[in-house]
Amino acid sequence: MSLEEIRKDFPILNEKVNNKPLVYLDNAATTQKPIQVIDAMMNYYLHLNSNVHRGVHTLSQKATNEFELARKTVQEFISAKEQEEIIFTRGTTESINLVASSFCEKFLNQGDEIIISELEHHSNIVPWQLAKEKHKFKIKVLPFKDNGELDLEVFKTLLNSKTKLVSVSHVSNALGTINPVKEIIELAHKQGVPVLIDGAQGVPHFKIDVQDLDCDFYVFSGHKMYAPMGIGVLYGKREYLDIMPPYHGGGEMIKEVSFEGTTFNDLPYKFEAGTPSVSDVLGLKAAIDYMNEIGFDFIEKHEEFLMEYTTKRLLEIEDLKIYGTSKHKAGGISFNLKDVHPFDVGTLLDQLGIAIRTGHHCAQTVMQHYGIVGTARVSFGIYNTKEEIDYFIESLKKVKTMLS
Ligand code: C6P
Repeated sequence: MSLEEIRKDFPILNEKVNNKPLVYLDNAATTQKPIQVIDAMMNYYLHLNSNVHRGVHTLSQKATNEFELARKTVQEFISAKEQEEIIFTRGTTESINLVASSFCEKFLNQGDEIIISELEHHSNIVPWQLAKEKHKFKIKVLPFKDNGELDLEVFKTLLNSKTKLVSVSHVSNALGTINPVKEIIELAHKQGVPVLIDGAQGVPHFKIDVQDLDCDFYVFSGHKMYAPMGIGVLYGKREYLDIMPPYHGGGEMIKEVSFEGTTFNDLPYKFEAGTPSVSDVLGLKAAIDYMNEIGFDFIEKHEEFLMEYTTKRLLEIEDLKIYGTSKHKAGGISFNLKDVHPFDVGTLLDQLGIAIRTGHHCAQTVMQHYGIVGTARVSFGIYNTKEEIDYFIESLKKVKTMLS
């Protein structure tokens, strides 16, 4: 598929914003949706709408089959061993909360420790802090170096017999750093410690193989990979999911209920209480089919080009600082113009039709590291073009002149 063909699949790219063609560079916040995803969701409501796993009638059975086919598609997409290891959630945030609640209930006690990193999204900090209040464990923080890379030597010193879990992002949403998750997992496993990877910014950009990574949990959101909002995935190894207690109680997650007690359903349903968002699950399947059709060879190569080209062009601009200068980056670039508030940059670029994100990106500990209030961030999707980057750079130069 050519870039031109890909762009035609995204109707929103024809929109005008402030009378200018939309240049959408806020993909780390959420990506746009191709017509194939929109159609899949509409098709469900037009032709299949019914509850899943509950009815003997034809529509319910058809919807259930499509729903479970979507689970299989996710399993294959991330190369999980079993379909039952794929739990549908509302997104990365809910997936991490599920593990923080359920894993900690089972495994964490007073005096235990978990390790997270300094460059996590709030979704990979706050759920652990909430669980810590209840179970009285300690949170150890793996710092990053000024170039945005995690320090593995420090990591080795943090791991000890009290460590019960490591939870780190695959790719930093604020700096774009690709973390050395394979090494982190290997080091943790040597001490018998399981690892959760927050893949919110990994899955959209490169092929994930959870068995090859050997991570114990991998979580991501559909909406950052061309699927709808409100759907996400928790992958977990069966050995953990089987013995972790349920997160939410309700329908679907039970085998038998009486007032004397309740027995819980098998995986994955034990963690899927209540009626799921079926249309979103089918949208996620359509998004995966779409990414598979384009292929990760194209996605990785194209996005690498966008990263390199944009970095090179940004560095043409005087008094511009890029935050996160690791060699291994993906997804997006954070920067600031000297003495200019990122909010002003974002607002003026918006006047020119360009959507970027400004602020702390829900990663305040990253901003604290650099002593800044926030950054401007451009982030890429499969439909972005070199011409859009050129327009963005020329516009940024204009904005700089206006503000200085
Ligand atoms: N980052 C961004 O603009 P949810 O909201 O549950 O889909 O994803 C949360 C999340 C967790 N981890 C990482 C690494 C993320 O980047 C995000 C979402 C968006 O950077 C919105 S704050």
